[in-house]
Parts: sequence; structure tokens; C-alpha cells
Amino acid sequence: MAILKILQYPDERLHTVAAPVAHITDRIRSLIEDMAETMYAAPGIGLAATQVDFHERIIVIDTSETHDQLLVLINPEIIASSGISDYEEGCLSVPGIYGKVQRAESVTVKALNAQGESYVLESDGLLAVCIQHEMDHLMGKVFVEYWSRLRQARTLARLKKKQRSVM
Ligand code: K1U
Ligand code: ZN
Repeated sequence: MAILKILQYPDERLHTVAAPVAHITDRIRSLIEDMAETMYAAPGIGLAATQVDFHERIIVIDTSETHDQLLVLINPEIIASSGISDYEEGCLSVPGIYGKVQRAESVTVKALNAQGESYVLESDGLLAVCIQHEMDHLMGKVFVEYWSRLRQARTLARLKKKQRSVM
């Protein structure tokens, strides 16, 4: 297992649209293990393959308090959604920046697990928000890009200032 480097916003590679996984091979299973290790080490509650520069439709999530309920979503598709929520979000690719995004309150997602079995998951609350946030990553969208141009510019300036202070 290995801890992978997480791309940092505004890295252009975060705008890559991920391709569906055609076959779940040993390489894909090994990538999933590395993504899970990377997410737990960060620490975070979700990670999309895009964030570690692999452009395939793979997500790992664990919103449990015990950090032992790993969810693997390969080729996820939202098949139903309802309600509206605006949850405070964070992102491992945009460290130290938090803010609200309006999303569906509940989503039903269909995906494959690491064994290639299809399953359907109904979610709400933080899990639903996290699924939508990670699925956006697979489409090349970062949560701050829901915000106004002015707020995005201010966010970028804050990130650049922070990066300069650690150099
Ligand atoms: O996509 C990512 O970068 C992961 C992100 C997921 C997420 C969090 C909150 C709302 C929507 C999506 C994170 O995990 S940010 C870190 C975080 O939320 C967290 C870190 C430690 C403990 C608990 C939460
Ligand atoms: Zn994120």
C-alpha cells in the first residue's frame, strides 16, 4: 500500500473528466487500496481518483466515526435525488478552505464495489454531500467552482498566500 500525492487546486489536472473503469483488475484494486490509505492518512472522509491524478471513475468514502466503514464506488451513477441541502464542505485538494454548496439532500447511487458487484446505496446528510462532492471531482469540478468569480478569486489569493508562507 502507498500514500499518494493529492493534487492541489488550482492544478489543471483536477479539471480532467474521468473515464469509466472497463475491467476491475489487480491494478484497479491496488489503486483502491492506495486511495483508501491516502484518504485515512490525510485525514479525510472521501477521495476521488482524480485527486491523486488517476482519471478513472473510482471513489472511496468513509463517513463513519470509527473509520472502518469503507465504501468503494466504481463507475457511480446517481439514479435518484431529492431535497436541497447546503452543507459546509471541505476538500483535501483545497486545504484550509471551507464553504457551503447547494446540493441534493438525498441521493440514490448505483455503483460497482471492488469485487465488481453492482449495488445501490441510498444516502442523506454528510454521506449524500460527500458522494456528490466526489462525483463532481470525477467530472473535473472542484467545490469552490460553485462560488462567485469574486469568491473564487479571493480563495485563490488566500491559497497562494498560504503556499508562499510554507515555502
Ligand atoms: O474530496 C475531498 O477532498 C475529501 C473531502 C470530502 C468532503 C468533506 C466534507 C464535505 C464534502 C466532502 C474531505 O474529506 S475534507 C476533510 C474532512 O471533511 C474531514 C477531515 C477529518 C475529519 C473529518 C472530516
Ligand atoms: Zn474534494
